[in-house]
Amino acid sequence: MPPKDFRDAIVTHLTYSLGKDPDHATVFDWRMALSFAVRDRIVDAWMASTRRTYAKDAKRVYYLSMEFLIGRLLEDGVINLGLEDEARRALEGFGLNFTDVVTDEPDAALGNGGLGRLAACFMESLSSLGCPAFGYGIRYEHGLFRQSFENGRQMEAPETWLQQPHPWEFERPEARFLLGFGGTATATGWTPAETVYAEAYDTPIVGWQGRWANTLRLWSGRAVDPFNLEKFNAGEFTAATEGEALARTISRVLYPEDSTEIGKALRIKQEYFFSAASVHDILRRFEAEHADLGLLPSKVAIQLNDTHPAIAGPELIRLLHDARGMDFDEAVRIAQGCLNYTNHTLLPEALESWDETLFGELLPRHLQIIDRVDAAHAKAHPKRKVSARGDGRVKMGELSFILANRVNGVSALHTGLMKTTVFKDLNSLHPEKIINETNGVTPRRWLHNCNPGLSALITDTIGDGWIGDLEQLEILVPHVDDAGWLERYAAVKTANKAALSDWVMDAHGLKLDPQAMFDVQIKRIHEYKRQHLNILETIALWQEMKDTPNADWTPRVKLFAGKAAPGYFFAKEIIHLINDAAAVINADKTTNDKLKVAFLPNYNVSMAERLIPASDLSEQISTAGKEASGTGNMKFALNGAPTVGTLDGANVEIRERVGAENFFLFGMTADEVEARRAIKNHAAKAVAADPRLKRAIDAVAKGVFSPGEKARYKGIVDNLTGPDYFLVTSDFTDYWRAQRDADAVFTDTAAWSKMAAMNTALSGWFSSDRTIRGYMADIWGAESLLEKDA
Ligand code: KOT
Repeated sequence: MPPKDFRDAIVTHLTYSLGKDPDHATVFDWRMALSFAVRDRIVDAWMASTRRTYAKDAKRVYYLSMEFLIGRLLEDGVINLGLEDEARRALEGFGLNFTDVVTDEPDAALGNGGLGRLAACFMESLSSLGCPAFGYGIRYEHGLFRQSFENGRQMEAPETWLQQPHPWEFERPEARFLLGFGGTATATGWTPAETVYAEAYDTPIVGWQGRWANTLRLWSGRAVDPFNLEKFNAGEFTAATEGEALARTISRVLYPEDSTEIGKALRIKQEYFFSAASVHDILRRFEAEHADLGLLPSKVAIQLNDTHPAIAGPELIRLLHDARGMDFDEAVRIAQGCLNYTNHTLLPEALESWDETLFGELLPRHLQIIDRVDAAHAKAHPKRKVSARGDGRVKMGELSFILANRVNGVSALHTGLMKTTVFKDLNSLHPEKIINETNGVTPRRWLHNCNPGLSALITDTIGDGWIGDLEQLEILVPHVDDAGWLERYAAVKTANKAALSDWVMDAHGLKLDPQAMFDVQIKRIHEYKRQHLNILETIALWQEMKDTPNADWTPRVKLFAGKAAPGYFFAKEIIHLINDAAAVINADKTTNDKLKVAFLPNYNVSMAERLIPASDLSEQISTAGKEASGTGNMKFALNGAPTVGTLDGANVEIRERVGAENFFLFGMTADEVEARRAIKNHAAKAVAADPRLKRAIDAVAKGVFSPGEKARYKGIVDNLTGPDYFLVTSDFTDYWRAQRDADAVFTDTAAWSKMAAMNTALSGWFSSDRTIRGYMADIWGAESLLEKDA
């Protein structure tokens, strides 16, 4: 038993786990000691949760995801367990600052963006709601690359979170599975040519108030034959460890692509590796308790986070049919009873499909199984030609759809578009399958923890029930008309902006004016997200400010952050342009007091936690129909930053909830986008119709921001004035208008604060607790095992 007193618990770990005495301990030592002390408390809840799940023989949820973008775990753990005051006091007693200690933890960046961060929010909500669940993924040795800028260009360096000990995980050498690749398949079996072990590492994820904890189980590659003594004795020292190096390659690095298909052999190996290990583990756990495999769908719900784990379906069928002798059709029916699939994008370049030759070489038996499933589906629906196979490819979206009990989109708009576009035919055959579960974010991390000032004001006003029941924020609505309360609300934002300004000064040497509007766009860099629309509007604003520097301008700070996939040339050009424009604009003495632009390097979860509470305006400006949901949009709204945005993804629902008057809407709708694209020379026409836009593009084309290399942005300029697929030019004029509307409101401090506060009060529905309740009821048939409050 760990010491009851939390201070003693920390010191005990410092002494006996770290081997340090308080006088010589570093911040790292204290952080590890605190983490171990917190982990001990989590373990108690974790074991109790597991025991209860077994005792109730409850249905378990398995969330299979290639990415879990969990960020730091220490502060979340401390706060969810209610240990914050004790931890602060204990550390202060030793002359340490709590924030210094918790921010010493590196971010676990095991994801690219929205999809991975959603998985992390879901894990926290599953635990907060007491739903028995496992997250299954890959323990990447290197997470998402570290970004820096050299002369404005993105540079990439490996991320190294595992180079220091990771205090949260438990290695499970006993939980390992042997997995195969290649070789030959027969009608009933498979002899792989190559094998590798998947070994489990478990991280407990504790929920709000420490009432429940689930497991995040991440798989790591291990060699079957790690060390070849014969080769070693023959003096071939490197060759002797080759097996180990190869096996570890599987879990070595997270692919840095977001919303694009990878199509590489190692990627498919990663997908099979973690999906197969997870399915083996699920079946092992089920069979330890049950003899009748027919019960599987009543005890197991598997959620595929997009198609990356789609191969789990054929693997489950293989294990039931080939290894356990179940009738094939019955195996398919059982798999369909367990599996569900979430689609996160309709972008054609992101829809996974594998070359059948490559697929068949790596997974020959699975290709046979897929063909048989697909043929049976085609036979049952002879009138329609929908298939997971064709053109020499294996289509993972169609496969996932056919093998799923439920298929869901992530916002109302996106789900509607799924039914009319990519899954139109499959939807007409199975109209009951597609449902909507609008995304959400965990209010613990994204309001209570990252914005302690606002959290304290809310709790002071309505009590702390909102932290576990976010829709209670609505009780704030009447307070918004109380001038005194609104001033307190505004003071929190001002303090957050001052703190952010200090950090930007310290970390990046840039001076920001906390009185200015903090206008923030932070997300992956992608043409559809249109960071180039934002920088063009910034350039046009700068030009106009120079025309009339003494006019009544609303001062702005334009903040950008986000990574571009290393192979996505156009996105890297956008970063370069923003950095170049920032250098010129920030150096301009005539506009210096009114406009600043900064691109903060190496965006990650922790940076988002700093920026969002200090933001005034949230940029959600994707081409309508392209952003499946967005979740950053929800975090900004909760933290009191109104949106300037299009009718895309969850923006639509955010606007419905917070009210049209508290949202700066602009741009074409998804339907209008389609029509506009069909107009010949739409971009040239849009540019000709708006002199501001023309002047901004001309400045880029003439090299105003790249004086040494005038043609540097020819690619961007030619795209914008030519095909402009994402309709930056067509939406520019209305975007400018919406931005000036925002300027006007911002000059009226009370009106702006009211708008911001209404965003907080009315976005409680975007809690991932609400989302997970939806999945539990509509998809999984899973129940909360929390003991009802006494
Ligand atoms: C990446 C590769 C293939 C398929 C989908 C993706 C993907 C989609 N990665 N991130 N997303 C985002 O997922 C979020 C969570 O649902 C959404 O909010 C966001 O709109 C997607 O772009």
